[in-house]
Amino acid sequence: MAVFQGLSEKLQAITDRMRGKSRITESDLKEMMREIRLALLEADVHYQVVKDLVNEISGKAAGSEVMQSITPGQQIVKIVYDSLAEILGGSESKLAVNPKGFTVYMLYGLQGAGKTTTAAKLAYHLKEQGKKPILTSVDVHRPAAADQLNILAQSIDVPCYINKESKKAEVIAQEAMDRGRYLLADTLIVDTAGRMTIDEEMMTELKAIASVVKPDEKLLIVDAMIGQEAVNIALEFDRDIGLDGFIMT
Ligand SMILES: Nc1nc2c(ncn2[C@@H]2O[C@H](COP(=O)(O)OP(=O)(O)O)[C@@H](O)[C@H]2O)c(=O)[nH]1
Ligand SMILES: [Mg+2]
Repeated sequence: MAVFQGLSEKLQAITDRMRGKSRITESDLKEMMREIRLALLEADVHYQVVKDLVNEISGKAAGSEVMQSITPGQQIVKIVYDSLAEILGGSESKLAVNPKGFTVYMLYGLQGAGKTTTAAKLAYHLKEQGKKPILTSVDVHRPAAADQLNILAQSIDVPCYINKESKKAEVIAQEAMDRGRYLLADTLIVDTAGRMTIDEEMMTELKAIASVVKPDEKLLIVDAMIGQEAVNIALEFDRDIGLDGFIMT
């Protein structure tokens, strides 16, 4: 996360200028890439990593779909952050697997970030790889949240444990662990409750859940549209409960 901290303000300034643009010229793009390159180097990112990253971003950004779209600025901002996330190890393919045979992924983030959708996508992805995932929603604040996950789970034919009677997220989490083991699942994906903003109550709840499920990966889900604010959110979560990676939606 140290890398992110150093980059934070500079990337904000660079991407803010691009975000609102309705037309981006080749020289805009060049200038932005130069600034990103400098910002990364100043943040002590390895030269080769910077080179790869800048090449990747330039390649994607210069694509005609991006340049001719209605919101080229926004799309370029997303490309920048997606590429950063990939380089810094946030991609699904690199998720840790527990050698004991039962892996737990815990998803958290703000409300509307895409946690529930991502939980289902991840389950689908694992199932396609021949794994046996099980989903659970430990959102005790919004009963509809559990239903939403349950419906998605049914559509991809993956088991889902919900308990709308319990008001304790960590109790449901334990029950889901038990159910997963009983069903001989190999991966439990825990969808947690979000909030509009980060607060104490959410952090306390997430810590309680984490202490029960002992996640192999704690994944922050962020909406790419919030741009640089994602970094601040990541830093807060990292400080309070730890962070192994993040997924942008
Ligand atoms: N365009 C887009 N929309 C998404 C993506 N992931 C989730 N959404 C939408 O964002 C909204 C909130 O997603 P949800 O998974 O319920 O967020 P949660 O509150 O964090 O669980 C829903 O309308 C989703 O369909 C994504 O990757 N791309
Ligand atoms: Mg949700």
